[in-house]
Amino acid sequence: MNVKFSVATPLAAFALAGCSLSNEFPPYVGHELWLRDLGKSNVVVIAQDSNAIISNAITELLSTHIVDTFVLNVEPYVDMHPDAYSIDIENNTATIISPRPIGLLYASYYIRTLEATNRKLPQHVAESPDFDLRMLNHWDNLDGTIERGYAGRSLWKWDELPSKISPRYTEYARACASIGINATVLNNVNASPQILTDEYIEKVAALAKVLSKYGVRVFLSVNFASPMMLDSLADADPLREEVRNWWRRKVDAIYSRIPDFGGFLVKANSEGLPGPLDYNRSHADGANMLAEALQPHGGLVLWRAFVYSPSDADRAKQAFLEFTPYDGKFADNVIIQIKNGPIDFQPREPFSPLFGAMPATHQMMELQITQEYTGFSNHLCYLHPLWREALDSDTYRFGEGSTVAKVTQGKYERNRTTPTAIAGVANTGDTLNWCGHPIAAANWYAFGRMAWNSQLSSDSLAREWLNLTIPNLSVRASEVVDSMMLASREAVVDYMMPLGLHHLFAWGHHYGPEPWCAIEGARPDWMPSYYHRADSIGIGFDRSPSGSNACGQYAEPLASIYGDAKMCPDEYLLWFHHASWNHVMHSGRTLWTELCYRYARGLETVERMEAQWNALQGEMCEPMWSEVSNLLAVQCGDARWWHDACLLYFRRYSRQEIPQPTLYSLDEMRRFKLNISNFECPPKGFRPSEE
Ligand code: GCW
Repeated sequence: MNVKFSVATPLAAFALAGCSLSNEFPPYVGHELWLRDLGKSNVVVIAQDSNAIISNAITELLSTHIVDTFVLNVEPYVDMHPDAYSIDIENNTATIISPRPIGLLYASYYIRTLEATNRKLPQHVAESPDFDLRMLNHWDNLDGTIERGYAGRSLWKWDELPSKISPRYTEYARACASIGINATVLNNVNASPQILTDEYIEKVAALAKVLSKYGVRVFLSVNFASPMMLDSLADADPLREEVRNWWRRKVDAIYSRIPDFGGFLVKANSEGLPGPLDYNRSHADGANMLAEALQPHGGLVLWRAFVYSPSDADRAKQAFLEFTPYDGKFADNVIIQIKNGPIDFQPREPFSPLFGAMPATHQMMELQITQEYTGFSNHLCYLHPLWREALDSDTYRFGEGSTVAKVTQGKYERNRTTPTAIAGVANTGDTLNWCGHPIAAANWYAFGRMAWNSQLSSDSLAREWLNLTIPNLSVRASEVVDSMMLASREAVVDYMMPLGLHHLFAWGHHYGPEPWCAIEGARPDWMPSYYHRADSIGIGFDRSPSGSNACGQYAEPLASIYGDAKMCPDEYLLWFHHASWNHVMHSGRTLWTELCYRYARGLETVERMEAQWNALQGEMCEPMWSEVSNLLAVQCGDARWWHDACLLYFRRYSRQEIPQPTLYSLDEMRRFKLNISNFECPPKGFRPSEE
């Protein structure tokens, strides 16, 4: 029987973040994220079925005015992706069809977005996700701290669970669902075994129940030595029956409490954590043991490839060396989770050569939404351009055009039934506006939208987020903020680590520059000098055939291009080469001059961003404007710090003067635009009138 709804269920009352109401600028309420209240409408919603997810879809639709009536149909046998939906309009009635309730909920957010941005609903819409699992990874510890988190403490109040359920869990789930995120790993990959105790499984179950109402499945990070730490087993050898039984029993216990549990994320034999290699077993042995326990329940193992040991000559090579020999040896419900670059979430890295190099193994990409290496939540750094670059990287493993996106979307695997996936390390915390920097929420937003549609441009997502988040921003102001967002990532690369430099960060906190840092007794591959190798001859890590030959881990023609300093793109030169200070760059400048230019360009871009933003005073609600303005002042100071610290330090080796920041010529600007996609914000001195 059809059920009609015409009165909106009130949405949760969200706390306001200090903006006063004004007609001209409705408040920027950071807490509402991109889901600001749209009020109620008189629309009629007719639904065949009812469950928690469908009633959430109805609630969302009851605040839209786009048509008179919605008809929601779940059609389990329709030939569509399980999360897909279609919308067709006839006579002011929109019929939404999906194989599962969750598709109806996703459709409701699609419609809500159109409503909030004053756009019309097309006659026919068909939407289907590019990745099956669109996943957040929280690096949240059980004591409430967050590893590399810059927005307060953990959202999960473990002390209060399972009896007290914070309203924020629902808000979080709703925000995730609104951008298509359907899976979350609740705890840090540096996992405490405690998460697998009965007490914590009960807490996780309570959370999972809330999240499931928005179609978000829960996964957990597990510590490989849990059987030893929780139940005093003599070891955690994955081939030993007692250990295998322990995991089977544990997995059964989890599923008895959380029937839609997703599976385990595992960091093993990395940064001191236990793993199968401790018992002379392989990554495949370890992953397959867990996979076997999860398989009867439909669970997955996401096994991370982020591994390295101090003994290795080149850290960038290790994951490839450690994993490729096991291609085809991993169980079907195992996915290898690989960071976008071979080292560690630097502002720019070439893509990891592992992508596509294991044709008989499922792979997924891990990206970082939290800004561990891109200025925490102090710096404006819109990360979608970085992610686009990673997704669009051509691996050449299956011929030209076999991009990382296509590889991880399973396009080269025949008869694949295992879900495809993409993960982002979350930037959320319990701070009122969720992500710290008011514009950092754009990264959470863009990640989810990209995981659903990997083709969307950085520009369109930035505009979408802006229109949803800052109401009544004038077209001109919104263009300014959009251009700032688009320029921001390249600016961070420029003022921190241009031309392929990487890991120049201060020991431990990964915020400021310390290219000189050398700590006695510390791991060499945690020291900046290990990466930049500056000397009187030049700078950069020689990964060419005459060096570590990491470039040889890429398929042709990349191996040859990266391996030859003349052909290597400037962006990656110092990643792959120890180039002489007078090496002639593609710009025609020497390496030293180019390095100085890039640092100056980064600084100039941020200074211009600050001026642009400050000119927007009065164009939006004051608290948001002043918060971002203050943060941009911090960012300018930090960019100056990076610029000065790095250039003054490297000058000791180059023994050349730092050229005064010279203005770019129009020709140079054109070249930069060609070389650097998304660099749309020209430095000081560029006068558009010259065009
Ligand atoms: O980037 C490094 C971080 C660690 C992190 C590790 C990982 C969770 O500095 O804090 O640990 O990567 O990804 O495992």
